[in-house]
Amino acid sequence: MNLLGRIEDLPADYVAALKTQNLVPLWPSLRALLPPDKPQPQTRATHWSYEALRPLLLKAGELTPIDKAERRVLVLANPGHGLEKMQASAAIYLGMQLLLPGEWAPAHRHTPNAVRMIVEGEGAYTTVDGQKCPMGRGDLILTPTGLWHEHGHDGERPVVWLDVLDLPLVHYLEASYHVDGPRQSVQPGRGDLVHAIGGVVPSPLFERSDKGYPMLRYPWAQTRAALETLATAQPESAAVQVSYVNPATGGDAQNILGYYALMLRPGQPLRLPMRSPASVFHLIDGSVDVTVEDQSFTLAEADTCCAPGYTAVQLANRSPEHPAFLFIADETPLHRKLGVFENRG
Ligand code: 1HN
Repeated sequence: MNLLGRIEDLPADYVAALKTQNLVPLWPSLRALLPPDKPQPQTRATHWSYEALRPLLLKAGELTPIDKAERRVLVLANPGHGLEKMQASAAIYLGMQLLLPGEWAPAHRHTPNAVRMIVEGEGAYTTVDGQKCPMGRGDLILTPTGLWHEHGHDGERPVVWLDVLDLPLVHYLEASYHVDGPRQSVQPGRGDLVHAIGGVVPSPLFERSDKGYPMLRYPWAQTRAALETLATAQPESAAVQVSYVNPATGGDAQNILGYYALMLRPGQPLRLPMRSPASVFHLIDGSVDVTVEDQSFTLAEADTCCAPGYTAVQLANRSPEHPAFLFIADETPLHRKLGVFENRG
């Protein structure tokens, strides 16, 4: 590889003259922009322990009332990007949100897409586009771009959930903004439970709904049952995994980020292929070792970690007796749409 000229190799008056015309020489930066063979990501493999963050999140509940926060969130920030950037990877934002009994997080809508993976507590709900979605542990609730959403809590104990947004990407595109709104009136159910039955979708008088997002809540009991059924039906298959999809189209549940649930059989090790998108792993149930190149983390329940793209990730269920269940978010839909998706096996 030939060495390219550096900025210091150029006469200072020439560099100054370029600057006055808003011009920059490419060659000193070319290798950084296009490194050889694979990207050099800022995203670092990072682990966030729920046991460590939970008391800090509950403390935020004492320190900051909900009307002073709107959304009471501790952001899971990747040090490789700089904590102030508040991003887990190039396109993924992660936060742990706390809602206390009786609190209400007011309605708004915004351009970034969000999902919530419920971590603990009961009695809270999110109203999305007029549909009241109860929040239970392991449930996935979508808040797609542009839809009104607000959170309420009729229960007795704190409720915590993991927010996953494509905010870093939408912000980078200078397309991120929000609009505040009045409390939504709750509409009668839109048939999420019907959509959770595979193979059939509602089509009254032979018409299919063209509603963009027919299913806003994916109850954990059903996702887990699907994984357990797969594991029994395909005892030889290496990976027991499902994708969260839009049941009307069969496509990804959202446009930019992909969502999956994975079951590891008791004691099972699993090597994931080396793919271009960055990924996030959140442990719903069990105990799992995650190895990302030369780093290893042990995920306890409700722990979260991330891995940059172009790395092979190894998972291993630590329990010889019980299955483990992971929620995964990644940047696959985005990479595929942009034509930069790669799977190097
Ligand atoms: C947001 O709207 C929520 O609605 C949570 O709960 C986290 C982070 C950045 C921007 C918007 C919510 C968010 C957010």
